[in-house]
Amino acid sequence: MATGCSEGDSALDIDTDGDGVIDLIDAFPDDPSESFDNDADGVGDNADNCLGVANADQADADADGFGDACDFTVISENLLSPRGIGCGADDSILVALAGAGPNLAATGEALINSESSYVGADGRVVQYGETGSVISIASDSTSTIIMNNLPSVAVQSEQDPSVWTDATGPADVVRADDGGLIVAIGLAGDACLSRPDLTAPDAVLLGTVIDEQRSIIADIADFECSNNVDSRLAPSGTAPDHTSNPFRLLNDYPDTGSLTVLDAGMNALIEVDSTGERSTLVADFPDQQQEMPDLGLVDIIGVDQTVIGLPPAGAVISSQPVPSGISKSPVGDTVLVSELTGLPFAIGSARTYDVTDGTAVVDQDGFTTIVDIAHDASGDVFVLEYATNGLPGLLGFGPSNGRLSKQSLGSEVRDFSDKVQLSTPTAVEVCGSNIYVSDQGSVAGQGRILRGDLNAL
Ligand SMILES: [Ca+2]
Ligand SMILES: [Ca+2]
Ligand SMILES: [Ca+2]
Ligand SMILES: [Ca+2]
Repeated sequence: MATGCSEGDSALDIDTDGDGVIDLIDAFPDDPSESFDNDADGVGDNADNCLGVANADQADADADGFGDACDFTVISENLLSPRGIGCGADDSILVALAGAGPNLAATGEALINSESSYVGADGRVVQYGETGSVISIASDSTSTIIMNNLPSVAVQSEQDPSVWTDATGPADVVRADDGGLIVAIGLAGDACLSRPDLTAPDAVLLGTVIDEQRSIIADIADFECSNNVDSRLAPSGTAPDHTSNPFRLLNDYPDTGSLTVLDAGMNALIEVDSTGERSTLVADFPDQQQEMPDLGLVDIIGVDQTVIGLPPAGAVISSQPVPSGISKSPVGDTVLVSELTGLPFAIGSARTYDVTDGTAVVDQDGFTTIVDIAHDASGDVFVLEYATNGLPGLLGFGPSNGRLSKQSLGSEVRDFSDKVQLSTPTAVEVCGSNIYVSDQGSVAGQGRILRGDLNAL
């Protein structure tokens, strides 16, 4: 060969580690396993547990392969039945905790008695107490109790009498225009009958919306008892169904600026004016005809599903909408409502509705047991499903896996199931650039709040 540069001497050809990426553009010229570092944090793309976020420490508290910087993190746990989340001041959040039902005696025993229990909407006996609360969680994850000793009813576990499940109590919290709090208190049962059966003075707060001083802003259950807002009949087919369960709040409704209350029991969206006067905004969320599935309980508990009070497989049932979540888009002020659906909670039957114009128009469908929705700053909507396998998960005869997904322009753009495992989640909210989820809300004491950074997830 003549003298001069051989091919291997050109800078464009030098690949010291032989990984096929020339040294000129190889961020790791001596490391054959790495070539690029998208976020310039010193960790190569192949090993980096957050590809788009500089996180040199690679911390991964839950060891799921996604670094803390781009993952959901638990900011509070062991909570008593977390429900709705509101955005607070200074990057804090507010969380309504439905409690654990009965008060506890000094000995730690639950105070159970017939004067403070009643039959709930689903026929189960619920025990009353004042174990509900509202807490604030600061950006550094420290928690503060804002309101305490609020009404709570819950169901005692048959398997373990020390466990209380499916609490109804503080259901949602939002900030008022003056910075104070507005809290919705649920009601598990008949709006006309349940509360007078209870002797505790604060029992009258069940089924109402209250302020931070516990003054009733609007008695939603009373409104239902007087009006049977959705005109539905009780299962007997003759008497009006007076079920009420105030479940979500939306302050600052478009155009009117008023407070609205989504009631999962009366299947309606109620407007509350500044004097506390109530009127119906939307009451025509439709029923769906759904076929009862065969739950295969003979193989699981040894008896057919009809033995535990469920309809037989194949029965066609009118499933109520059970509106569960409401969110106003910051883009165009569109208001969406989600539905949980009712028995038999058919897979794929839950929908979101656009209620901006005062009627419920289906926006998206194909979901299962949606429990809440939330918009981000760009108007994309997050949908939170309670149990993606429907009735078996709801009844505890199968995994109760929840699911968080992001929807945009009618199609799914992100399913977060790879990053977060949810079980009976109860709420989702976006505050600033963070998304928050109430999770494990079914069993009192197991609840937790998750936070994710929307710019990094
Ligand atoms: Ca390399
Ligand atoms: Ca990197
Ligand atoms: Ca990184
Ligand atoms: Ca992780």
